[in-house]
Amino acid sequence: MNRADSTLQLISPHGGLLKDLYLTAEEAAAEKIRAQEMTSWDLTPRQICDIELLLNGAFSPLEGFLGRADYDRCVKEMRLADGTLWPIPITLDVSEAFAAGLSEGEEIALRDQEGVLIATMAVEDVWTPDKAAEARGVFGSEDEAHPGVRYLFNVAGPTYVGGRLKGVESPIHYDFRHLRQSPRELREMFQSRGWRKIVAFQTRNPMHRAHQELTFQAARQAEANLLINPVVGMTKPGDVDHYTRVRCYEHVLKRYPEQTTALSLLPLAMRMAGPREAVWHAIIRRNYGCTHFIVGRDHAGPGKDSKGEDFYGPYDAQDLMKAHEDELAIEMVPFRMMVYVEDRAQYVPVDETKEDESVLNISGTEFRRRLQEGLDIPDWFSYPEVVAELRKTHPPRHRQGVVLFFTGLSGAGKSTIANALMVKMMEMGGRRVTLLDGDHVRKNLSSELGFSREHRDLNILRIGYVASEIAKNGGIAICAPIAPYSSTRRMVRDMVEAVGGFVEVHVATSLEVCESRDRKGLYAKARAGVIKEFTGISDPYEVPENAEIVIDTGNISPDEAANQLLVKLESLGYIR
Ligand code: PPS
Repeated sequence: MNRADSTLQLISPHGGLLKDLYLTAEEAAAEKIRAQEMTSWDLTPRQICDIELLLNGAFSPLEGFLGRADYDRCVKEMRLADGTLWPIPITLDVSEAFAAGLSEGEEIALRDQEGVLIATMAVEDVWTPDKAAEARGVFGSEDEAHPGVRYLFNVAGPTYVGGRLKGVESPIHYDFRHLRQSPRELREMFQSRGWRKIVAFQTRNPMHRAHQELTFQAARQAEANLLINPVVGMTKPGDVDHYTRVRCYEHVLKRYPEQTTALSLLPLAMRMAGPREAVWHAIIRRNYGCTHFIVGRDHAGPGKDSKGEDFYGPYDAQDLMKAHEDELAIEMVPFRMMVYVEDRAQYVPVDETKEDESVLNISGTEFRRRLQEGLDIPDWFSYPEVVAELRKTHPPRHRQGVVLFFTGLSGAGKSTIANALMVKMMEMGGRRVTLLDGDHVRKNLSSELGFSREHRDLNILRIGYVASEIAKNGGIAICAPIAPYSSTRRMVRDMVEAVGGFVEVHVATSLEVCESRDRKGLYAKARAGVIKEFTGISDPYEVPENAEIVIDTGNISPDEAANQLLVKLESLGYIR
């Protein structure tokens, strides 16, 4: 059976051509047998998101992971090799070792993390991308403060493999099944409900009154029905988890007039690429059969760069959408920021308020602070049922999980202070504390590892993984490894901040002091060349730039250091 025959092409009144890459049930059964002979690649969580949207046609007109010619033009010009507008490179990144074993034309089996066969791919291209050029082209920056850049440089594999896909089975989801529709299912639903115009609303945040008001007005303005279409794949590290958000959206849905609005979840892995991402989001919504798409201020914005500046201008996304409106086949509804006018007891677009009117607004940061500290959240800002839902998963900080991540040279005093802190917390009671000391972890979790960069990174990521599990369940994890590399510490921070608090403690005792103490005699051995790759002597230590706390044990005792930390933790709200 050739690929073209197995590609179902649907024409919808609005969505255009839909490329569904799934084989028929019979073909899929045969493909599963063929795949037993193929080399397998276990898809990463992001690749699972990408492949689901490739296979179900949400990424039409793509027919697989990008090959080299499509990739090159996409990075440089936002287009595929044939000139079609396509802003984000959808690539299959793999390890060098895996790529080395591949030959052109070979078919590979793509499996989920449990080994279930999702698709097969005929390898067309294998290449080593210029990631710096990709970062500049797609994100407009090489700054690792950008989550998309950080992922590209630190998580994505070094080699890309491109080729067409044959879909065998959709990635499995056990949660919110009633809210997960494919492009074909949504198009059919719109058709059966008689919805001709549909405006889609993209979000990765909980929705409050302002969002409800804005989307309602956008739908009225476009004389369209409304699709609330939140992203539940991968969003920005630190976002509210999708389980909580979806329960909130279900509450908000009830606030719209009946039959006007639908909720459907999008398993997209966002890149936070701002303007390019907005164009991508619009193409995806067109594929789902929508006719209009709301683009707000700072759409898919990645936050601030390492100098504290915005990566993109607040309306760059709207401008890029406008520049390509003829090609997009979906209309933009520009987002007007809504504010609450107290005297009118109404939400109004900010540009329609009068000078003497008292305008209320709570920023995202202020909202999170109120949530974390258990403070009042007024009814004009959100719905009580939404706030109650958020409070369930976001208890005040003194009941949240937190990771205290110590970093510093060998002999800096990390373990001593970490121990003192743990004991003092146990004495205070009320919180569960786990200590993951560098030496202990190396005896248990990481006993086979040495001190190369690769092994150190593995060690730190293991610690980060265990610590984030502890924090996720409301505990306190105190970690005390050397953790010499900033990018690895950053990855741990991202992992933990997705589920709880993260406090980096730099034990900044100088090399001179550590070496003069030389409690374990390791510095002498390192100087003599007996121990290789010794941090500070023959291996690097990248000094943290943004640690929450810096302690130099050269001038204070462990007891004083532990007390200093307790005071800081109290002021941050983690203990009381
Ligand atoms: S890392 O880099 O974070 O993975 O290191 P870590 O797991 O904290 O392990 C550091 C402890 O191992 C001992 N040791 C060395 N440290 C640094 N470099 C080399 N080559 C090395 N070889 C052994 C050392 O005792 C460290 O313990 P601490 O408690 O930090 O002194």
